[in-house]
Amino acid sequence: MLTLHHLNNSRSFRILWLLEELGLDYKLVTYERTKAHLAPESLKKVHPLGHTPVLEVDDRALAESGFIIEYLLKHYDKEHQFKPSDDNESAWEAYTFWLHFAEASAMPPLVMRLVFNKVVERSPMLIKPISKGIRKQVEDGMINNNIVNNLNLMEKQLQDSHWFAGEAFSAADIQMHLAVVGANAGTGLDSSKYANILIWLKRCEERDAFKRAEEKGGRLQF
Ligand SMILES: N[C@@H](CCC(=O)N[C@@H](CS)C(=O)NCC(=O)O)C(=O)O
Repeated sequence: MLTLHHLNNSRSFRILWLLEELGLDYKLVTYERTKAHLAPESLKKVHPLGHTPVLEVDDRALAESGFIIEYLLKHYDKEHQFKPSDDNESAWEAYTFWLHFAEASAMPPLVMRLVFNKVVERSPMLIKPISKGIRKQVEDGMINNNIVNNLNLMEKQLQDSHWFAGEAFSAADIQMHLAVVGANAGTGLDSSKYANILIWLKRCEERDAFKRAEEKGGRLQF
């Protein structure tokens, strides 16, 4: 029996989407973020990290979206529908690269941006100009250039292929999706620079499994 612990607006959407792509039976337990934008304390009873996603498999609780994806594909995707097989070297390499890139390179500057926005939002009126100044310094020095470099690399990949791992949709697209939604938040990505990323995003969101996941888990909003 599979049970997915899902927090609204979070990385657990990836697992929900993959479960739908795989057509598996699973139980969904949903949580709402607290006012402080955190996961509720009750999640620590499910897994000591207290984060989502957590996938319960029988009596084990698995954490880390990349690991959960690999676990599900190993056990339920014997036909390699969502991961290139080892003998397709170039697709396998692209799949593995983007699967790791999502959490290791794409998410950190986006999370930093989110955190600094929250800092400004919660600053008392009197010190808001100071916190805005600090946010600008950090954004200019450490965040924006990384986001742009990441987007340029993503755009280049999607200029050359329909999906991140090549011509076939894979779980690397699922893992990358949240990072693109995060980068597209606010004023949105510049369509003259990132046309291929935006077309890819639409292609992802038109999938039936994506739509079912959205119905069950809610729309991602940043
Ligand atoms: N690298 C982990 C990150 C897990 C993570 O940070 N999850 C966030 C949701 S996107 C969370 O649970 N945040 C709530 C909190 O920190 O209280 C993964 O890919 O699963």
